[in-house]
Amino acid sequence: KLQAVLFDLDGVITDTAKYHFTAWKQMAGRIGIEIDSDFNESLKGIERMQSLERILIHGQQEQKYSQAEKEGLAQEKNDEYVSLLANLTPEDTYPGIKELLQELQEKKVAAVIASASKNAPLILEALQLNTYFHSIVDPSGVPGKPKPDIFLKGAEQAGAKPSFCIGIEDSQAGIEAIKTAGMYAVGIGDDRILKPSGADIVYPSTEELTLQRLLAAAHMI
Ligand code: G16
Ligand code: MG
Repeated sequence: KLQAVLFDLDGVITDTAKYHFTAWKQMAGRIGIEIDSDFNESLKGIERMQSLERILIHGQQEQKYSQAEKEGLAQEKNDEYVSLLANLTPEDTYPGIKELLQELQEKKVAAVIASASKNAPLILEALQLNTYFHSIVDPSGVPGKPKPDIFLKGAEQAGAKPSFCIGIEDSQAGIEAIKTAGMYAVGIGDDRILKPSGADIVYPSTEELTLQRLLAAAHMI
């Protein structure tokens, strides 16, 4: 019954979430805004310019910059982020992910990347995982998470019906997006954070992700 598994990237496939945090923290610090890991939770899965807006509001500087200046700040963050990505190697793939992708490939279930990140192709290449994915959703011009569009587009690309899809996410916004898309939502991380956003099941780490377990949990056997 399962037709496609839609993977978030940052925080599910690999720990780029920590690089996003480092890069935002650095940029925000430079303009006098402090961000901690609690606040960072609210940035996960959120598109770049939208994340910047949230940071500026958090620092009560939402009126301070022109559109061009904001684009400059976002560029600065992305440059720092991309330079941190140079550290990525296949060993940085989260435990269990490659095995799950191999299982999906064997069973001919499409694996799709449903990430808000414009850097997704670069990251998959660094991890040498490209060949496992049916496709990558291009998030340009698509309403961001928590809107369901990125996940719906992913299902459509794979020719799958949302009710026969499983979405895997580490962010509150992403879990909301999966549920609104009408899919089964698997959270990775803290269930006290992800359950209230609507996660159907939460695993503390990707190690627990096996096809068998997912099928049983989603009643798709
Ligand atoms: C990711 C991150 C967000 C980031 C967004 C855009 O989403 O979780 O923190 O702001 O992508 O990334 P970029 O600036 O590289 O385009 P996801 O959906 O993979 O978790
Ligand atoms: Mg994520």
